[in-house]
Amino acid sequence: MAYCLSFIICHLSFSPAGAQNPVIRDLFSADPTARVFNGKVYLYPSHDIVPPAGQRQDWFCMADYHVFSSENLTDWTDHGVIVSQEKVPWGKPDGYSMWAPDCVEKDGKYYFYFPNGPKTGRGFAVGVAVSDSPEGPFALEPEPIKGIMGIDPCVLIDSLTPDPSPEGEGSKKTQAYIYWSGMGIRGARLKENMKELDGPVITMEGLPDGFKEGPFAFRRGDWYYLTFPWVREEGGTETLAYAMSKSPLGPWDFKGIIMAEHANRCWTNHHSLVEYKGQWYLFYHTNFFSPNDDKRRSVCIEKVAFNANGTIQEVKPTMRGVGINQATERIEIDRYSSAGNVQTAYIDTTRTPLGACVTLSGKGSWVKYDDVDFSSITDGYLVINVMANDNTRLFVRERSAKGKVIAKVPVTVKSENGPFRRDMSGQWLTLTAPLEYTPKGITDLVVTCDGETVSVDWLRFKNRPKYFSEVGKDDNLAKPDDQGFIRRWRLMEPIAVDVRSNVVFTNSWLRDKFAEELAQLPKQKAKWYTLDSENYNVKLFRFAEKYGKQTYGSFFWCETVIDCSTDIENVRLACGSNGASMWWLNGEEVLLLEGDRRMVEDDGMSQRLTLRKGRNILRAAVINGPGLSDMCARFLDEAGKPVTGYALNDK
Ligand code: FUB
Repeated sequence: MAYCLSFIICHLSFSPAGAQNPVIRDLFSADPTARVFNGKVYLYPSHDIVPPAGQRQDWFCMADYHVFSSENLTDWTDHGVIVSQEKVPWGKPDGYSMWAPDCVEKDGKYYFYFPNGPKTGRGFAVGVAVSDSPEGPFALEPEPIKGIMGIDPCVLIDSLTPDPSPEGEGSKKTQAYIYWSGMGIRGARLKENMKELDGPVITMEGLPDGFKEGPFAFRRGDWYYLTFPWVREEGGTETLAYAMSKSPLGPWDFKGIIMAEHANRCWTNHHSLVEYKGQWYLFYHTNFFSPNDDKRRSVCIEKVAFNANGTIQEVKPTMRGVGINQATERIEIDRYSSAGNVQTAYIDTTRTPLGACVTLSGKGSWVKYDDVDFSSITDGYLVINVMANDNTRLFVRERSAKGKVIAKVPVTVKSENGPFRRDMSGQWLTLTAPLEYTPKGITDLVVTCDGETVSVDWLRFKNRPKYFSEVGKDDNLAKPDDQGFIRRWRLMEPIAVDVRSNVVFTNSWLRDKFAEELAQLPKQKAKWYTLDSENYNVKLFRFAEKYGKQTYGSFFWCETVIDCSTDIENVRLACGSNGASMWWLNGEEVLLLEGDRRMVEDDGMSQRLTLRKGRNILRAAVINGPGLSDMCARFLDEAGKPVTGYALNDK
């Protein structure tokens, strides 16, 4: 078990988001039968375990059954063990053969059917356990069902038409049938007590040659479906296949494949189909958590669709699965629902817990990630982790590769920015982009690319933090706050700078850089925003994030207009910045904070200054390389008290 748990935990690090395959992660689970009871999906799988000493190590090994339930197909509750081998009155207490089960409800009772090795003799019998609840406790019948020798029971309860049967079945509203595998697929009627066969055992006819097991029968409209794992060619592994009939016990008309063989040659597959909240789902298993041992399996789910003539559309297994992701969760886009012209690969084969990424190979490539819930995104922006070798462009769209653009992401890995060359080729970059459009409710995301090859690790959406508000919302900020901090600023969109380390922030380097940026300022095309900071310190990196700009490696221009009704003499500018900064009052340099500073209030102090009657312009330039910038500023009088007697103008 130690092996099994550590294995699963190791793989969990691949799966931060809940809504993806496999869905059961705390233990191995196989042969899933899903049923809808009381508005929830109940899952009755087999429970694979690592064989204890003395048991065949390369074979199936199952000692009990758990039941799980979910209302959203994402969060599964394990209700614990419902039947275990040592409690089965007729079973071998150490047979480890509790293979694929089923559970159905009739007249308020839940009937759990399971195969098991009998105490005496060989092979398998099928037992029944009964409960008042889908979660148990289940009372075991003393004997298995007479007349069944085989595995993988499945029960179909058919609704009878209002005028039930010419043979005098009276007021019967339903008829139950049981199917199992053992020398072919067989079926029979069940008595009203659900514990005995009612009539002959019939071998299902019309099915193709080749190994078959795990029947799952259901009715949809007028059609009966018999679905089953099937080995279609010699030496092959199991597909999931199906046949249709107008009668519950056939003969059947074989239709084809629901799911092809597992690409990794996991030998078995086993499944069920269920309709929940208007959508049909296929439950099946893979050995994702145990790639070197195909007898330790895990349940997965995909959506399944029917054609107008009742046939079933083939389902491709995905890592995405079903269920809903919140837009604010990290969406591992390599776990797409469908894709075109992309590759997936580990980010680092030597550090597999980092997970995988998907590479879009330019124009025409796309990945689709189903069912992302945008309900909580009100004022959102996109955060996306990407890597490229050349500048390129990504689009996040709604529903299809031609769908409405939610966000446009220019991926700039190389730039010539003034004298600074920037080259981030082959490095992971976390980029942000404003939303052009915010989808409503639950939708599908499609990522496309119209430029050079680009890899995407994950994306998520965030609401813009309330670090800033529009000017005018708080009239109190038309003057300094009680502590004298200036919170109304005009901020220019940051300019990207190629500064890999802040050790360069020497006095002379900064003077040159600030002089150069000052000279460029009249020609700058970047946008200015006048904002009130929610905090005494102005979080410049949040400002950058808010407007979809790079949050680090940035140069910020900041200005504020100070209106004084009289001269205010002998004040000092007291300020701090993260990174380095230079400050000017009315065009005169008043302070330089050099070196790699942390933002601390009053970190630097100017000489005595005069705020003159009328308009004064306070300007700051803040630069930061790998760090995140912010700054604060206020004026202090000669006693060190905050100066508050002036107005801040937003014009
Ligand atoms: O899980 C044991 C057996 O493997 C099942 O009963 C078969 O259907 C196959 O999935």
